Amino acid sequence: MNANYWNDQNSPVMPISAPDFMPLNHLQQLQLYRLQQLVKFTYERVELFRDRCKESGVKPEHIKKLEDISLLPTFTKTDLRNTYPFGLFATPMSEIVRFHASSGTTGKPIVVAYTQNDLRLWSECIQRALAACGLSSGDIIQNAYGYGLFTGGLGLHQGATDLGLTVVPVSGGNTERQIMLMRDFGTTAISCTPSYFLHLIEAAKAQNVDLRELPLRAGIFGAEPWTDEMRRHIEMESDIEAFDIYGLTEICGPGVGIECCKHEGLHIFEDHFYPEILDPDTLEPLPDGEEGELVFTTLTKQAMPMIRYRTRDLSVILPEPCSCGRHIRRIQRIHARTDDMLIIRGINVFPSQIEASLLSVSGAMPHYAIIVSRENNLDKLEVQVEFPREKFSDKISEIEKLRGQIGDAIQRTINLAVTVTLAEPNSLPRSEGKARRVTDLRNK
Ligand code: DLL
Repeated sequence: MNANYWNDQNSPVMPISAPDFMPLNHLQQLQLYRLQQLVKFTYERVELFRDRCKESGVKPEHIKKLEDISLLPTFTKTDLRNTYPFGLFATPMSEIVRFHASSGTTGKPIVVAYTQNDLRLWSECIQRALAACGLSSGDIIQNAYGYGLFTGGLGLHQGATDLGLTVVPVSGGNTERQIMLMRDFGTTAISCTPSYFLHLIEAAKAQNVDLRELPLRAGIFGAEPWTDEMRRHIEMESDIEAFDIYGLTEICGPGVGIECCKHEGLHIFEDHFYPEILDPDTLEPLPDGEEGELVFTTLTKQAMPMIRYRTRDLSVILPEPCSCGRHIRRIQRIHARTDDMLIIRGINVFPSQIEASLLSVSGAMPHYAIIVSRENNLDKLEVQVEFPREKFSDKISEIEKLRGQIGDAIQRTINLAVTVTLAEPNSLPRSEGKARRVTDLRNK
């Protein structure tokens, strides 16, 4: 590592070997020390950060306590796009050893960079995450996140390898082969999006493989929102324990946070990623326990540090300590983003509300699509849901009953009339990565 970069050598406290369990005051001292180093380093090296600080009249020496973080400017995806591709890098290219990128839905991709040290710290977070799920050497993890510019594949891969797990780097897709490998290799853990795992559950059934009889016992699911109702469906169908892993390209990739075996929120590796919750309209910090936009500061990243990066993900910092004994704080599972909220006839609707209510109906399938359109100047919400294969033989009245129950459940939650269309089994698109379930036809 270049000697000019900050490191922990002069920190009043040293990180300990089990950082998740660091005493709180120890953790906060370390966070403050790292924050001060980071701000100084980034101010010197990243023009946009320096300019924004000058606009707000803040200098690195103003950061005297952790709360002073709120003096610093915030950054968004637009800043990454406007400085595409390398404008936010803080180290020379000769020290950058990896790029990743995320295409997003519109416009230019965003590019992120890592030094050797950044990759080491990312791996540390993945190792802590997988260990929190009870995985250790001897486990065989089938990594079905996409390999390539997406952070899921290579990120999980490195951390799992360094923890001593046996990695099957299968990447996404090729579903029949996934099932074969799972069975032949005796895979004990799988990492992929929850929607892809749903697809694997069906594919296994089609191949007459009962996942419940395989050694598979844990799923590391993330990269997209999923509900507790979806978790119950997955766990029942496959007899595994499903863990929620969170992360985003701009901050490092997967491994910003993870559920522990208590499944009561996601622990954030906050000695590396300092979390804040801000009011998305006023940008005022909100106290722990209140819902708002999740904002992260990368306390240790060098190639491309992020300071107060607005994720657009909505969550809550849970103030109570977790009964697992970890001191690092938890956030509530991410059920929505500020930009995936649909406004239908003036009512705010999150896709996760629709998923949760439809899956609360016994017999409903987790394969669905949400279509919003406009007819005669009125917004129309349609939810297409596959009906279970077993229902094929049922009377029309039974199928109609299911349709009515789903419609009622959704309507009760979102307070809006909804048209439920039952689709034939296996007729809606399946995803190999992040699911796209919403089609908004109103602006087309
Ligand atoms: O999805 C990184 C990742 C890979 C996370 C593998 C977990 C597992 P991006 O493509 O940049 O990075 O997308 C980041 O995905 O801001 C959230 O909106 C969403 N997201 C990620 N994990 C979760 C999760 C990766 N567990 C964006 N629950 C984030 C809900 C999630 N949303």
